Amino acid sequence: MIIDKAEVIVTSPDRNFVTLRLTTDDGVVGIGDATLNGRELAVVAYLKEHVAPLLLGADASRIEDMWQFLYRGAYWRRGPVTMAAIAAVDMALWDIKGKAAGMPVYQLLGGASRDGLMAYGHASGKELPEIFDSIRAHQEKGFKSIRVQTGVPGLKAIYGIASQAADTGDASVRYDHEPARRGAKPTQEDWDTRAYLRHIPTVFEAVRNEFGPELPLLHDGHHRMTPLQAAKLATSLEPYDLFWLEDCTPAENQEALRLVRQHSTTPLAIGEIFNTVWDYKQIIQEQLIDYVRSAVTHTGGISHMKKLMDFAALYQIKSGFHGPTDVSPVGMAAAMHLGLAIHNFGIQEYMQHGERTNQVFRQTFTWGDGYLHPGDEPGLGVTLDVDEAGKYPYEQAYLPFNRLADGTVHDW
Ligand code: KDG
Ligand code: MG
Repeated sequence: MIIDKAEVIVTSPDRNFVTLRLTTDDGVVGIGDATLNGRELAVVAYLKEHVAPLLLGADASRIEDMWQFLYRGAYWRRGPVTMAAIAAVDMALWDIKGKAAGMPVYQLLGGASRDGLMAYGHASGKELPEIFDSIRAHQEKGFKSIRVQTGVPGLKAIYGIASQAADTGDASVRYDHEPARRGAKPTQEDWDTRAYLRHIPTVFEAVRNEFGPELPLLHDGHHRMTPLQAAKLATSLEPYDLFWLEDCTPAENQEALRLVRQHSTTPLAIGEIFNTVWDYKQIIQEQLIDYVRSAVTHTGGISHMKKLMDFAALYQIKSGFHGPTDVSPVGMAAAMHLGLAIHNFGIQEYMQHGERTNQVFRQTFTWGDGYLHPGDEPGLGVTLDVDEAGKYPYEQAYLPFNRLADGTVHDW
């Protein structure tokens, strides 16, 4: 099982995706996701210029050794570009190993620890009636856990509110950036933390009154608060019994979470911009979070994420793997196989890719009654249709950013 072809394929059906495709001398093909939203071509260059030449002639069966070689051998460690590139190699090698063994990857990771993966969807709206409709639409699609994002009076546009996008089709399932907003420059949105903090508890109170105490509800703060504001938010949401509050402060400032913890028992989820187990060391050891939010795609792949989750398990911390549509179906499949196998699975984010994306990436996972399952095809269970991918060349697209009323750039 010698790697004799390494191709980097960029396609943009609904948004940009970067896929590494490895072929062995005995004809086994493995694919891995290397998509880094808004910075895709940096990973393409890293893979093409610095990784692919090293893979040719290597033994495809030595997954751990390859991981260590790419991580330690480069001298420069960590960071989203490096870790997405390593993740793609790691996923592709697990895919190859599964196909060679005739087993789905979750079987190679120890087998299933559960029958399916509880998944949450994204409901949103500018005002309550829209939010209620969006929650109901998600329930009709089978979601049993729901993230709720809301407009804020006085603010024109906030990331994560589907109905604000001019180009959305079905507002119930489409995100404000699915399909991605293309353009040479990111769009600017506005923000006011005090207005948000005043408004958000009223929304969760209304949602609880309408949908009752059982429905697991989640909310994403998108890194927008200071530690004190985050503590206030977590406290004010406590009566509504959230499944989690995500990214309540910018994640770089880890000790900030101590203040939030001292004030509130609202469960916290952090980590979609973290890339390694070392980024999590303090917040896991001090038990400052309850859920690990990283994507397998941005955290060095299945091998490294497994280590991170085993470390988290010592502290009763569970997974809440990042699953937005900018993680490709290959990255989603990797998350599903790992989530099925580990004991400390918590919940899986599931945003649902568009039809064009599903034509490019043929998938075998199943979804029903609130649960995902990666399927039982050998490997990851995803096939990249290269002809279909070729129909959609790369298009520049960015996440939006926001400014305060006085023009200051703000975290989001
Ligand atoms: O690329 C960034 C997006 O995936 C991210 O903003 C989505 O916050 C997000 C989430 O929770 O899915
Ligand atoms: Mg998030």
